Amino acid sequence: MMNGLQQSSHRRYNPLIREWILVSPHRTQRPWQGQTEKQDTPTARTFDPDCYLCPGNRRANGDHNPAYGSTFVFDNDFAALRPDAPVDEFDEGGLLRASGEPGLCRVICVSPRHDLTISRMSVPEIRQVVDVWGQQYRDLGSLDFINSVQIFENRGAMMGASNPHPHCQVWASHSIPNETAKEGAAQADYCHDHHSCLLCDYLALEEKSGERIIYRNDHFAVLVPFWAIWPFETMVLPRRHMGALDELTSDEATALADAISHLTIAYDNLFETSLPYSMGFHQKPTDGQDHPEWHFHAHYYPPLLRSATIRKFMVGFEMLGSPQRDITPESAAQRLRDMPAIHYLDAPGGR
Ligand code: H2U
Ligand code: ZN
Repeated sequence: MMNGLQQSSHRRYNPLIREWILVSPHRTQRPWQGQTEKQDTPTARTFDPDCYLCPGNRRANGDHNPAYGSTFVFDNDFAALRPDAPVDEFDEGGLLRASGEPGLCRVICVSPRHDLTISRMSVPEIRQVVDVWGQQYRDLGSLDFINSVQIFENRGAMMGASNPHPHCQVWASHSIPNETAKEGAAQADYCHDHHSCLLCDYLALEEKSGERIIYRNDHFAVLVPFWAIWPFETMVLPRRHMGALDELTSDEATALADAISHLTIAYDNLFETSLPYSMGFHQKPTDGQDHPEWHFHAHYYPPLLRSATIRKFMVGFEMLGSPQRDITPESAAQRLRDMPAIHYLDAPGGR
């Protein structure tokens, strides 16, 4: 596939955001005497009396968490978006522009267990989290002033997580954030030009070739996108066309939990570490329109490149030119596909 391109420097196009990335397969061998990262030390403590997310504990604003047994959702005490922000507009010569941005931020504790990560939760436990994500999308999306609901997880200190307790966040906003807006516009134009869905057509190509597919069950596929930027970046896609998490049937919700479980186990097994990443869902806007062009999906962006301590930096050329990657998406997919299906910490003889 791709003839001579595969082994030499080349560009790949990301049709979802309509941007190019540079692929440099020959650069993997370069010596590294630069920065190395600290690994998160896994904790054995199922409860930490000082953790502001553990059940029963006191949070920074003085409230006490309930003695929750599975998941727990609360309004972020340090919300980046507040519902009472005015929607005023400011424009000076089209060059100095600003507009008010009302919104809401919530935190979702995905397990009462301080020591767990999603990769070490059971599929039924992850399924409960999938249900909470769908509920949050529906509840926040139904508010008049909310047009976009961004659910995401920053996992690990390297990705800026402020606490090891397993949790994710929801930021619901009046305007549609950049990445979602770019993907929405590309999907709408593709739908208009081809009378079909961009990601349905893309997934059909990927399922035919299989080269970048890591895992598949009846309803979801996990793959390294053809245009991946981060070394082990992946996407999780429903195999049926749907715009948001609230459209999942019960079987599909379980299949999503299964796909997430499989992927996060493969991630941790890759370097035998709790792999840091930022992940999140892209879903159709909640602006009252139908958006038949939208195919919901998750993106996973792990920063590690060579080992548990050597990460990919997005600097120089990436900041000033285009993003660049050092290993091909095909080789990354192969490595993730070959990972054992059992988490290394839970495997017989595991640490
Ligand atoms: P991160 O680890 O991804 O930063 O998410 C934790 C969030 O939890 C963070 O946004 C909030 C922070 O504002 N938080 C509270 O709402 N209450 C607290 O007592 C501490 C942290
Ligand atoms: Zn905790």
